[in-house]
Amino acid sequence: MPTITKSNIAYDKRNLSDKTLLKLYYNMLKPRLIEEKMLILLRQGKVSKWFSGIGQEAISVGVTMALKPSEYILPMHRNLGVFTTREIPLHRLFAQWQGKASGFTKGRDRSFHFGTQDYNIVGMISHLGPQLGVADGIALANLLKKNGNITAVFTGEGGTSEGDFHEALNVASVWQLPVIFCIENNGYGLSTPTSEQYHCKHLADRGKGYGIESFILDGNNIIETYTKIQKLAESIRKRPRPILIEFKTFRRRGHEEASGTKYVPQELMDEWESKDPIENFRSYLYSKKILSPSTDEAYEAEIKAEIDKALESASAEPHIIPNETTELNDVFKSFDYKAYSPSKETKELRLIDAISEGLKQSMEKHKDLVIMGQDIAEYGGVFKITDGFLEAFGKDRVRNTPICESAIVETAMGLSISGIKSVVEMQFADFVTSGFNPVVNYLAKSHYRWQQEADVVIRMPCGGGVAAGPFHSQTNEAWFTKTPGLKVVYPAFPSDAKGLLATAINDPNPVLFFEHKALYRSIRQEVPTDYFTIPFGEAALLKEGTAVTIITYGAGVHWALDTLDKNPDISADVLDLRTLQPLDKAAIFNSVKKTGRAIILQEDSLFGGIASDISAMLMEECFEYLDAPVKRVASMETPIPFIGHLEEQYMAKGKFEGCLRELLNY
Ligand SMILES: Cc1ncc(C[n+]2csc(CCOP(=O)(O)OP(=O)(O)O)c2C)c(N)n1
Ligand SMILES: [Mg+2]
Repeated sequence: MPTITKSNIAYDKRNLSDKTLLKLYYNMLKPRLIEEKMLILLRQGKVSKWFSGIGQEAISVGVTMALKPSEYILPMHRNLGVFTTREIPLHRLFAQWQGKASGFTKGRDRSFHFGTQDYNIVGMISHLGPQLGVADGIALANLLKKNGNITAVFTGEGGTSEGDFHEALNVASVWQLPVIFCIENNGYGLSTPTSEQYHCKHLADRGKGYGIESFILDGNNIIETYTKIQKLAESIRKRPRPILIEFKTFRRRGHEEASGTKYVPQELMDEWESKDPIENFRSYLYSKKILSPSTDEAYEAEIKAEIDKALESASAEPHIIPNETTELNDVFKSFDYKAYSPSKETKELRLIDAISEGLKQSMEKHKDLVIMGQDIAEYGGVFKITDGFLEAFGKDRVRNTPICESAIVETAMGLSISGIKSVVEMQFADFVTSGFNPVVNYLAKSHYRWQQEADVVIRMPCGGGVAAGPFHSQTNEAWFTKTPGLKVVYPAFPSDAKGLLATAINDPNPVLFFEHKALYRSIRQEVPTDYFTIPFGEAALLKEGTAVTIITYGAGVHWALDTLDKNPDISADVLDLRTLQPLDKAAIFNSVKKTGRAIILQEDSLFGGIASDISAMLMEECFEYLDAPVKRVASMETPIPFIGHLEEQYMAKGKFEGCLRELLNY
């Protein structure tokens, strides 16, 4: 550490007690000493990667000390001080960095990529920006629970260029969420200087554009940071609203230790070394006789002893022994499926009405279930599924959202972290691309990474046959069936849709719930009137035959049934998969073993779809039973076109009958 004899930072201790000042100092000293130790371990090859927060400790410590322990903090990769100030036992931190079992991710994720409900900390995913939207969700939960808590979230200045930043600030402002957005402007994002990152004077100025109060703070001044955040925290606990803070600071080491700092001018390094937050505060405390050299030495000795002991215990811990079952079991949170039987009383409903009724009954059953989506409140959603919900459940639970798919999926994640279930309506399944990152990286991976469930259902109005062109017609389930950690449901009938939606909402894991638009108003069925559930992973055998097994889902089910109606001579098993993840492999194999022929029909284009995987499974599991090669029928390898006759040509529907005949004649 540099030795600074006269403080270069102007401190104003106001009415802070000596005890508080010493605590601020101690809490900054701890992450610094840990880091100094890490740098040694790194040189010895005992740590693989290290993101240094040296010189930025005042921000982590000041913010954390200003919040109550019950208030969530969402730190980034340079915020060791958040973790240590929340007093996470050091041996657990070291174990985390060494990938040991007493860390927080069972060796599944590195460095600061973890959260812990025990300390109300939600760590980052590598993608940086999503943290900000997750903070929105936690803040929304606080608002809905009226618990008076606020939340704080960090980002670097580089992260502010991501769409997530803009979406999260906008949503927080529109909903007046009690969250403090903390930008640590440390001059660089990896090697990119601020001049190549943004083109405005201060990032704090962006607050104005979102209708958010913002402040610029000296991020190296611990007293300024702590007192200002404390004051703002008090204020927004009483009058909830978002606040944007730009901390001016500097990254004194490389992006990560191996990458060096050749691109950073020496003058800048020198200037910021002279503004070291700990050295300056120390010399201030010395000058005011608040801290004596002997107490200072005692602090250092105490922390170093704590580090050494923790390091010893983490290093002595054996490495995790890989076990496939353990890994697979942790992808999803275990779900104790509870069967609610369908009532005898039924009513004829269209698919759309059944989904609406099912959603409504789940809103009644789960009193804090929140639904979010564009135009879903007063307008009732573009398909009118949530018509009347606002009147029944109120604006808190039926939430119109800005056009911010990423931030809303992230908000749903934040709600789940706070124990609140949510359903997000994508206006069209196609638009999930704008929220793709949080779906496949945040929702899908959280339970595996740190045992945090993502209790979120995303409703996906999908599918073609409606002359709506490439961006309102896709059936994009394969983007998700490929991602471990997501459940994928795709009903073809009103009754299934109602029962499966109830299960999707009860299931604490993330579920993509596909609703085919062309079936919404064309398919009717008698549907049990009361609340009921249908288990995941059970295909429906709709027709029984001997010559062939037709495996399909969604609109494909109706195409297959229509084809068989027209061809009564064909004796086929028809399997409606109903859920694609989990997949009812047993039903598929049993049927194909019986018939000896399999045809798989999907609406999506062929390559990489679910049909290909089922085909591969059949080759592996049922080869000896097959009398013909497995046949896949899918739509053309083009985007889905708009005009009717082009769309018809594109669709698998038109090809199915011919392919089925061909297979039977093989
Ligand atoms: C979406 C995404 N793009 C790129 C990266 C690679 N990356 C990791 S950290 C980083 C720089 C971040 O800069 P900043 O937000 O200023 O934080 P700092 O490291 O300076 O604290 C980059 C480019 C990433 N992790 N995620
Ligand atoms: Mg930066």
